[in-house]
This record gives sequence, C-alpha cells and structure tokens, in this order.
Amino acid sequence: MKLHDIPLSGNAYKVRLFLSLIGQGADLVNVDLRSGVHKRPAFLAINPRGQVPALEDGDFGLGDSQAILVYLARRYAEPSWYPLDAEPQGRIAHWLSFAANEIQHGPAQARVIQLFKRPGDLGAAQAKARQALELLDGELSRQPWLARTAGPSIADIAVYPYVALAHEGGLETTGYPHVLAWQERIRALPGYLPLPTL
Ligand SMILES: N[C@@H](CCC(=O)N[C@@H](CS)C(=O)NCC(=O)O)C(=O)O
Repeated sequence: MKLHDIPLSGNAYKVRLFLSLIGQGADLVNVDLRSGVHKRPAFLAINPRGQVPALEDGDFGLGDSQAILVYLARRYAEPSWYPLDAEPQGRIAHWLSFAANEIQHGPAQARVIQLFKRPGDLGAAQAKARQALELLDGELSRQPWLARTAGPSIADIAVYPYVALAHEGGLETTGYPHVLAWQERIRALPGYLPLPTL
C-alpha cells in the first residue's frame, strides 16, 4: 500500500494516524505541491481531484482523507472503528462531512493563512473555527466519542487533526474543556502518532 503524503498536511496526517492506530503499514510518497505532480495524469488517475492525500492499494486508488478512512476501516480495521449498524454509520457520515466542511473552512483554513502565509480572511476562518469548537464542546460534554460509539471511530480521527492544530491558526482552545479532554483520550490510544510540527 502506498500513501501519497505531505508531512505537514493535517489531512494526510489523519490517514497516517489511522494507519498507525490499526497497525497497518504503508509506503509514504512525499508529494511536492510546487512540482505540480498532483495535477498530472498519473496522479489524477488515483485522485481525479488532484489533491493529497491519495491512497494506492494494489490496483485500487482513492483520494480524500475522509473516503480513505472509510476504505481503510472497512477493509483493514476492527469493525468498532466503523460499525455496520445504520445509526452509528449515519452519525459517522455526519462527522466526516463536518470534517470536510466546518473543520476545513474553520481551523484548517486559519492554519493555512497563519502558518503558511497563504492569502485569505484569517478573521472569518477563525470565527468559523470558534463556531465549530463550540459545537464540538457541546457534543463532547455529553459523550466521550463523537459518533456516540463505545470507543473511538473514524469520526474522531477525521475531526481530530485540525482541532488539535488550531493554535497554529492563532486560536485559543482553553475555553473548550470537553474538546481538550477528548484530545487527551485520542492521544492515549495505542499507536497514536504525534502531530506534525513545522
Ligand atoms: N477534502 C480533501 C482535501 C485535501 C486537500 O485540501 N489537500 C491539499 C493538501 S492538505 C492539497 O492537495 N492541495 C493542493 C491542491 O488542492 O491543488 C481531503 O480531505 O483529503
């Protein structure tokens, strides 16, 4: 198995973290976005969106960190990471969508602007991030894991990275005690992989 990776990307870290938690190895291929390799036909055949991360497993190729978590969980992980019942699957889909929308446009975007000096409205991204953190704190005050599963699921892994990296987008997270406690629970999981650092 091969993971097209960027060491500092939270989306790529999300896949590396899950691989490590389930004890699954993969060869990492470092993608240099400046080279434009991710927009060339060979890469687009794996991920037509031309983005990292992208996974190759034999002849099978897949892009999008959320989709990759689903694939890896169903194929290689214990069922508890992505239970088969309709209710947890529905809730997990909800949080995967939250990761791709509220988290991507909130803390992930704030980090890209603040840390990587990309153009964008930092204040707007931080405001979205605070809304997302508020919502997460409320949810996590009622349950230890996002999708109300007995243990961690891929919902937690999808949402975790950019929340844990929120300080790199200039966000203060001490006001979200339930989010902080949830991060500690994730960091205590066997096989946990430290967050990327610049
Ligand atoms: N929804 C995608 C977003 C992936 C994404 O934004 N990847 C960035 C790196 S973190 C990228 O490849 N950017 C280059 C581009 O979009 O051309 C996911 O979750 O994997």
